[in-house]
Amino acid sequence: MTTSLRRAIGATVFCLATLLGVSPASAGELLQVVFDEPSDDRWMYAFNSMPGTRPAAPVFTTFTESEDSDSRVAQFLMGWETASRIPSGLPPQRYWIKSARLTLTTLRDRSFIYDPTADPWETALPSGDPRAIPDSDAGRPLELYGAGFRGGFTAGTFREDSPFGSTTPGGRNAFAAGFNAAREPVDVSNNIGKSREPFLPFPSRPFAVGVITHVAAGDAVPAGTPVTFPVDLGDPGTRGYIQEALRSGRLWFVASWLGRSAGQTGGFTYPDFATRDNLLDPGPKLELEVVVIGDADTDADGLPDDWERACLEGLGASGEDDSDGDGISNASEWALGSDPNDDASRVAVRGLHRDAGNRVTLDLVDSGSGALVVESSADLQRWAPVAGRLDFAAPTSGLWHSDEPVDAGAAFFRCRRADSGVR
Ligand SMILES: [Ca+2]
Ligand SMILES: [Ca+2]
Ligand SMILES: [Ca+2]
Ligand SMILES: [Ca+2]
Repeated sequence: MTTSLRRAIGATVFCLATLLGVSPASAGELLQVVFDEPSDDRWMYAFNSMPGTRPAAPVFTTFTESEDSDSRVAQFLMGWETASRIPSGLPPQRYWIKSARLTLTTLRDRSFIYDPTADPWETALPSGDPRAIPDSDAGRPLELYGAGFRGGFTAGTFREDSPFGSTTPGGRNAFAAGFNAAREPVDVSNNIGKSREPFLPFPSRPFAVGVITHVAAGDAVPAGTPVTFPVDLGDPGTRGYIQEALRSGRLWFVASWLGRSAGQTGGFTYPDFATRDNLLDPGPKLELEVVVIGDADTDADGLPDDWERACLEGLGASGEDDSDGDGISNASEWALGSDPNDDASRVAVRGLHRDAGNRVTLDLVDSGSGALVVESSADLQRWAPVAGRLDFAAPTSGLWHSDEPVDAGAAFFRCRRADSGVR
């Protein structure tokens, strides 16, 4: 990126902040933003007759092969217009997110069991599946995901009273979204519950699992209980999702629960949360701590001063320094979106395998968010991008495979971040 473009982005921060009534001085400071209610919330259930105004949002799953329902049939969709509080429009990496936390409040008394930990996905497979394993702890955790949209809608255009979409599996216009091993967003509404194409089961990693204080694991949850979801920012997919949402000015989450509804006969056996339309109990509350990284670099070390202050406690370190001793310079940590003060957070190639057909596999650690571009070179001078795909079963480590054989003379490989706003 050229210096003049850097200046232009810096100016953009200033203008946006002024337009939105936020003090320009807030760029670089820790913004502690509390949204007491969402801009939109909606019980995403096909037969909800009061879309956007219903005071309660139950969450449950139906385990059926039928063609008339998603497995995660009842979801709670929540959206926040963030641009009035956090300047929008910046490259995603300019949002240094310190914490993100959602709190929901239960409505029904003792209608579900508290399970504070994620259950392995194989525990939700039918017992006839050879991969099925027993659930080792009582109940199902409350799960938080991002949201995806279809049917002509986007995160920017969907509203709480927009059409539901089709009731067939994979047909709802707003759905719980996680990430696959290629770090692509995917609909997780049917990741469990069916056993045929195109809805074969697959693992899904929630953005957060609900935490309840004053209720023991395995106990029934009373009415009026706050459930807190601390978003896992160590997962680059999740962090990148929030960064992109702040850029666009609209952040969406979906609460889901992999437990059965008891239907018409068994009473209420699922969680039920207050929406913002509930007059008695608090609706969804979102708390974000974000530093918006401006462009100023007064000590001319290539590192934005805001980022240095946010992560490195001042301007003392340089771009060449490796402040956390993880082998990655501060300049590279900034360029690749990892934490320069955490030696577990880095982007690195741990190994390289080249087969007889010149296909290349890289063993990668990638704690940064955003798409990774792999380039090859024969002379360390000219670099060419190589098409490939990620296979990341774990959040921050996995393999990258080239799609095509690489040039036989290419001996060097490097990674950079696409569209991060830095180079
Ligand atoms: Ca469990
Ligand atoms: Ca600096
Ligand atoms: Ca480092
Ligand atoms: Ca680091």
